Amino acid sequence: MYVKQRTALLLLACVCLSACDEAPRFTQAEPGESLSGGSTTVLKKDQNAFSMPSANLSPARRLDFSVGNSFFRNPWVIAPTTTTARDGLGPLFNTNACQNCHIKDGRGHPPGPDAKSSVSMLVRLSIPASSRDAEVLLRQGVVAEPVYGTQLQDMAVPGITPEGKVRVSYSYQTQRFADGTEVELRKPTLDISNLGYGDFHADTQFSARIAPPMIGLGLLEAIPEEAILANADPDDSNGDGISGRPNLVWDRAQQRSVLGRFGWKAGQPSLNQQNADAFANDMGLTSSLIPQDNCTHAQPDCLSAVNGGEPEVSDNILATVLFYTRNLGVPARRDVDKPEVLQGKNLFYKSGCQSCHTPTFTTAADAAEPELANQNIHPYSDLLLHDMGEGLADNRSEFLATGREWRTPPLWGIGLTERVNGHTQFLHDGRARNLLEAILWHGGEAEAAKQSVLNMKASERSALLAFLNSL
Ligand code: HEC
Ligand code: HEC
Ligand SMILES: [Ca+2]
Ligand SMILES: [Ca+2]
Ligand SMILES: [Ca+2]
Repeated sequence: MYVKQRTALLLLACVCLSACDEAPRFTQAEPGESLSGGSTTVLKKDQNAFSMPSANLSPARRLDFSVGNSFFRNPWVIAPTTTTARDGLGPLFNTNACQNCHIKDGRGHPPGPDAKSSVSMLVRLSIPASSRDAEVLLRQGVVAEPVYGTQLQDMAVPGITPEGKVRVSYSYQTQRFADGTEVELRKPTLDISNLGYGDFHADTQFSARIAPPMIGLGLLEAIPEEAILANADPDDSNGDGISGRPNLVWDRAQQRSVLGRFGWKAGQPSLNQQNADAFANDMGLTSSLIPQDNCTHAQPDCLSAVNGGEPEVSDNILATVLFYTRNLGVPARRDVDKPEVLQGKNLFYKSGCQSCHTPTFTTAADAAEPELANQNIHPYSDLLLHDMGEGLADNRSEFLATGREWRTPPLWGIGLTERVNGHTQFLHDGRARNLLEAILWHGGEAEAAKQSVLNMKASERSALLAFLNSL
C-alpha cells in the first residue's frame, strides 16, 4: 500500500521539476512483495540460496532438475574417453564446467592480480563491420576477429595452443557526494598476453564480461514479449531522459530475428540457445543447435582435433540443462517491512531507478513450464537496452546494442551475492567492488538517477543500500 501525494500544488510542481515528486511513498510492504519469483520463490538465504529448484516443482520434476544440475556442475572431459556422455571438451575452451563460471549458480568475478586464468570472466572479440557484412551481422550480431573468432579461449587440450592469457589492471578515479564524501572507482584495462596465433587484427574490439547469476531465468523467459516492448521508448517520447529499446537477435531454431533477453547486451533470444552457445564457446562442446566447434579457419589443428561425438552434447542433455537453467529459484526477500528498507525503496523510486529496473511483471499463461506460468514476479529489470554513457561503454556493438548500451540486469537476489559468492563485484566486467560503486558508474540515460544518489545524505544512501540488500 502506498499513498500518492497529489495536491493541486504538487501536481503543478511536478510539471516544472521532474517525475520524482510523483514517486510513491511506501509505508508498508506490498502484498506478496517478499516473493520475488511468485510461487517459485525459495526460502533459502544461505550460501546455497541460488542453487534451489523452483519451490513449486513436484518431487518428480526435482529429479529432472538434479539431473540437469549434474551436467551444469560436473566437469566435461577430453575425447576420446570411456565417459562418452560428457566428453569432447575443447580443443579450445575457457573452463570445463558451467559452474566454474556461474559459481554456486551465482556470479563470476574478474581475475585477481595473481590468477593463472580468468575463469569466471570471458572476453568477447570482434572487428568493425563493413557494408559487406550485413548477412553475418544479421545472424551473428558481430563480425568475428579473423583469427581468434568471437571469444578468446585461454585454455586448450594437450597439443593445441591456447589463444592467450587475460589479466586485468585498474586505473582509479574519484566521485564526490554533495556532502563531501568521496568514493574511489576503479576502471579495468585488459592485458592479453601469450597470444597463440599471432597478433590481433588492428581494429579488434574487446568486451570483458563476468558470469551473471543463474536465478529466475525461466521466469524472465516467460515474460510476454508485449509486456517488455510496452516499456520501450526508443525516441524518449515521454521526455524522461530514458529510452529503453529492445535488442533484436538471431534465433537459430526459428531462423529469424526475435527479441533478445539474455546476456549483458541481451544478445541471446532464449535459454536453450544461450546454453548451447555456452557449451560451444566456453567449453568447446557441439550440439545440434551449434554443430561446429569454435575453431576458426586460421586454427587448422583445432579444426582437425578428435571430437567427442556428433554432436558432443546430446539433445537429451541439452534439454535437461535447459530445464535446470529455467528452474533455479529466486530467493525470497528479507526485511521487506523494516523502516529503513521502505525508506530505501521510496528513494529508489524517487531517483527514477525503477524506470529501468522495472519492479514487476506477470509471466505468460503459456510459459514453457507450467510452474513458471502466471507468476507475479519482481525482477527489477525491463530487459531493455540503455545507453549507460562513456564510462561503462565497451565500444563493441552486438546485434542492435551499441557500444554504449547494456541490458538492465535484474536486481533480484543481489543482496545475497556476498553470502553466495563471497564477493560483491558488480556490473558487466565486475569493476564495481560494492553496490554503491555500481550505482556511481551509471551515466547516460541513468545520469539523473546517479545525480540524485550523489545528492543523498549518508542516512539516505544507507537506506537505499539496505533496500538493495533486501532484494
Ligand atoms: C567461461 C565462463 C562461463 C562458462 C564456462 C559458462 N558461462 Fe554462462 N555466462 C558467462 C558469461 C560471461 C555470461 C554473459 C554473456 C554475455 O553477456 O554475452 C553468461 C551468461 C549465461 C546465461 C544468461 C544469463 C543471463 O542473465 O542473461 C546463461 C543461461 C548461461 N550463461 C548458461 C550457461 C551454461 C548452461 C553453461 C555451461 C554449458 C555456461 N553458462 C557456462 C560465463 C560462462
Ligand atoms: C537508464 C536505465 C537505468 C537506470 C535509471 C538505473 N539503472 Fe541500474 N543498471 C542499468 C544497466 C543497463 C546496468 C548494467 C550496466 C553494466 O553492467 O555496465 C545497471 C546496473 C545496476 C546494478 C548492478 C547490477 C549487477 O548485476 O551488476 C545495480 C546495483 C543498479 N544498477 C542499481 C541501480 C539503482 C539503485 C538505480 C537508481 C539510483 C539505477 N540502477 C538506475 C540501468 C539503469
Ligand atoms: Ca569439442
Ligand atoms: Ca576463439
Ligand atoms: Ca522515456
